[in-house]
Amino acid sequence: TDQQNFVLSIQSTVVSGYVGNKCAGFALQVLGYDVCPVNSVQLSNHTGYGCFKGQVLNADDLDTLYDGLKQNNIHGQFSHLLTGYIGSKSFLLKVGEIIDDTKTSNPDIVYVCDPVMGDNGKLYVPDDLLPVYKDVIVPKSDIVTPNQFEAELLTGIKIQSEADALQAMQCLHDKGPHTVVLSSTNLGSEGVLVALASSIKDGVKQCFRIEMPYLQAIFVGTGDLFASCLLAWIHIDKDLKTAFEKTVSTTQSVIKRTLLAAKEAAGPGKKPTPAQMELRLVQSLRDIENPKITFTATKL
Ligand code: PLP
Ligand code: PXL
Repeated sequence: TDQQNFVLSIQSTVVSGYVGNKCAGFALQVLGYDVCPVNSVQLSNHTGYGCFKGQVLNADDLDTLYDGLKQNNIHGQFSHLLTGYIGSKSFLLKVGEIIDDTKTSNPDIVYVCDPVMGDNGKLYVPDDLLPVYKDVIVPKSDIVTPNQFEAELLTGIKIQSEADALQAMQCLHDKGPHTVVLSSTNLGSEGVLVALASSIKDGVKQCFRIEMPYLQAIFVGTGDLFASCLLAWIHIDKDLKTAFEKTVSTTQSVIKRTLLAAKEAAGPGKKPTPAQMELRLVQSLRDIENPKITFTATKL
């Protein structure tokens, strides 16, 4: 019998701190998943520090690892595939081949794509990744979790209102994914961030909105945590509203704990360093495992 909680997670890793697989791996394991991490890069720390060092996995390296899994018949066992930050076009195209191959072996596999390209109008991957996400990867996705900027890039729709956002989400549905979640948008009033979720199942569409406070601080890894929790809760609850609420509630409890601890570490009146702002993920184990719904979704 095949396992229903077996995830192939292709993302970055860091020696110190929590982004990519360090983030998603912990959350998914806490939620009962066996996680198979492929580390697309291994860096000393995330790129928001003054300096970082490390290695990049290339498309051939990825192919080699996947081939090893395939020779042992592990490739057909995955219930889920999750991808996050990917830094080169050749690697992303290889990921596309892997998606196809895992789907051939297991047509029921769920592919969750976080199309990481940038934030707040700034691209932080090479611009030749955009057409690959748009035309190759998103059409193979079951669930996509872009932020506002990434949704704009993928659809060509400038999102300045909730109506624009819903149009962009429909445009993403039209490409393939049955579930689209915008992890953060600036569509709220001053000091409020808005997340939006939409699913189409058996021709029935459901859309939800959650408002959350905008905290005046830079968190890194929240998007990775968001996508991994969403993967798990959609699968466990089989209900988008509940999964969306648990995902946002988890993310918010982690960033709240992180900000409190970072301020404490920095001292009064001092701005926390990137190291002090690392997500307090381990300290949030119980919030990840059993989230209290502190943010409820409104049906649109
Ligand atoms: N930043 C904050 C403060 C958030 O609350 C969230 C999601 O809950 C995110 C970022 C995730 O969005 P992004 O994909 O832009 O990192
Ligand atoms: O969470 C995004 C992310 C993922 N991977 C690496 C990063 C970052 C953000 O800085 O540096 C390596």
